[in-house]
Amino acid sequence: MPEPTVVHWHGLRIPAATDGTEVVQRPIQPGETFTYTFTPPDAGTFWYHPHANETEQLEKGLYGALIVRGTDEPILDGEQILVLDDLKVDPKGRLARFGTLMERHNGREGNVRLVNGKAEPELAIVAGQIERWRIINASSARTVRLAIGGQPFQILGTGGGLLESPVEATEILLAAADRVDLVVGPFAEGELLALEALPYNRGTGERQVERFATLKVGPAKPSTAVIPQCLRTIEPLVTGVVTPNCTIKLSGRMSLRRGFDFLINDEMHHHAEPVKMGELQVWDIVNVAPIDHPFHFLTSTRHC
Ligand SMILES: [Cu+2]
Repeated sequence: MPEPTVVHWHGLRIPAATDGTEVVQRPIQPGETFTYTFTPPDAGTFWYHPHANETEQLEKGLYGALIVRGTDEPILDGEQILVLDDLKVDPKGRLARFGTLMERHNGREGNVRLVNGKAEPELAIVAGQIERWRIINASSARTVRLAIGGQPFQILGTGGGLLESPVEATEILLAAADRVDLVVGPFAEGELLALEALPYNRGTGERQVERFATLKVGPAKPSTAVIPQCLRTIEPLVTGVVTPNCTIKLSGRMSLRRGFDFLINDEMHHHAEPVKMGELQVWDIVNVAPIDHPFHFLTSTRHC
């Protein structure tokens, strides 16, 4: 690459030095190499993406899924890994110019929707079978309110791995970088379903129904899927009455230089006091900005 980069391992609980952000690592310069070494401690659906000039590097394809399998996973008939993305192309079909003011405000949303790098592909599933779909929203900014032809599915896991038990739904909201594991099927032979984003307004205007892919249901085969009602036990951090002891306010203000600034507790790039080991904070998160504000924790551990 002709420019520096760092690679962030989204969602993995790994040592800070290998977490791949500018905060913990000097950017890797053109021609340089850097070896990330870590052992992922949790099973789940993760992904990696650059954390330097990320909108452009991401849109040019520097990302991928990272699947960590546990020892005791539910057994389904098949698995598909679907990475959703949206490209912004100009009328000539080239990547549109990067870094417009609108993009810097609201994030870059594209006009071509991709699944695993292909525009609106045809996916296949065997009739009667039940699959695990690991879905990653690799869009820079788009929130995807995902539906599979209005058919019910089960949510098996999210960014934090398996849920305690599957949850039935007909749609799921995936903010940029979100992941979800679904139980999909069984469908009848010959069915044609749209994997699509339903209308959603994240504060930048309403988006209409948009297709990501078509799902074609092929000839039937019997299912041997086993989905236990208890997938795992998640110990609560607190029991009894929970009182927040920290407020995180997400807001924004107009700015002459940048158009709009996003703030945390009334500051740009807010630095909170470090959380001590063993300390329990219960956060009350309030978003008073006129736009959705997805975020995630860089939960890397510092080795001393
Ligand atoms: Cu990330």
